[in-house]
Amino acid sequence: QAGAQDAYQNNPNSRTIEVLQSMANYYDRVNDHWRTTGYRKAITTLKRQATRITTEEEAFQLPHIGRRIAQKIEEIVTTNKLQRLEYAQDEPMDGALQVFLRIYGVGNKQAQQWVAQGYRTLEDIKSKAKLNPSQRVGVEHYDDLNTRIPRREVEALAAFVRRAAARIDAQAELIIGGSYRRGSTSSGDIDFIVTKLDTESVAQLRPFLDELVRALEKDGFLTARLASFHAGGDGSKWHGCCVLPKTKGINDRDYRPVWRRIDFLLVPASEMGGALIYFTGNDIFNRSMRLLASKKGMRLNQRGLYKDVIRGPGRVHVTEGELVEGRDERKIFDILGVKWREPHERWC
Ligand code: DCP
Ligand code: MG
Ligand code: MN
Repeated sequence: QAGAQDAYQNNPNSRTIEVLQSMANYYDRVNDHWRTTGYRKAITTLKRQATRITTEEEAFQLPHIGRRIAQKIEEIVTTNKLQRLEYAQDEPMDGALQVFLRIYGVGNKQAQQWVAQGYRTLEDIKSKAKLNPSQRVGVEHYDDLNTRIPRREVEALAAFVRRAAARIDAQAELIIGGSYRRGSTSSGDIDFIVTKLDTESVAQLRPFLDELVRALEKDGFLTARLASFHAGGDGSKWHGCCVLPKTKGINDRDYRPVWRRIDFLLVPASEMGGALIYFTGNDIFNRSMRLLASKKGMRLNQRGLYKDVIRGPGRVHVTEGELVEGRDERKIFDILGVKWREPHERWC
């Protein structure tokens, strides 16, 4: 089947490319974007070579090939394999990394460190690793927190929260964002946007959220507060866990409390449009909207669309600029010149 053959199979460096591709795949699996990109660029360079690259020095002269990858190229050519790859493909080690990466509050660096320390199972982590309080919750409730929430349960959880909210402030409004708003049949967590008519700052909403959290904790609904590296410094985000009480028709058969992830985002009415876009996602859709804004000399963030942003080197913004639109989701699309997309059409 000639058509299925990749062009590089006729390349004098095909074996090298094949091994480097396995490395790229490995780094992609462990979410190491930086190394993945490094390997991909090196592969692209090798595919363009008309001759076989056999030494480190030769490889190092080529564009996008650094010293480390150059050394590996020589190793592949001389031994026909790569020690690092065999190490990466060590099953228990690779499997452990995947398990650790799914613990709430654990990033790549931490997971890799644990693997390097010789930990292989959740039991190892539970009994031997040094955990912060969030990671402790992540380990103790690993299975629950890695199970998706059926849409019906998201709605039942929301009903519970809304009842408590109405008792505190009948004017408060709670909108479910995230994958639920995109129409997903199940969600990784429940994402609430909390707002109120005529509010203009997060500070105006903070007392309400504090009271809501206290009430829901008293009910036994909220079961943990979590710190998160994503948490905004302005106090607009709250992360935690909750449990749906026994509810007829939803979880009343063989009831067992299941821990779920819950997020609140405080949004003043004046910033609702920006927040709806941000908290509806998905993350890839958001990234493309932000990039588009930046190409048009504007800036889109969770609070709205800004213009006359002054940028320094590397597109870093120096000034926030002037708010163009914050309140209205549709207007933000309009001003950016993007055709309106319903939430269920925002899967990237
Ligand atoms: N978000 C983002 N960039 C991130 C993380 C989140 O733009 N790095 C935005 C888009 C997401 C929203 O926040 O849709 C909610 O984040 P979640 O992590 O809860 O993601 P989803 O709700 O989309 O999916 P899931 O069903 O896994 O919760
Ligand atoms: Mg979500
Ligand atoms: Mn979330």
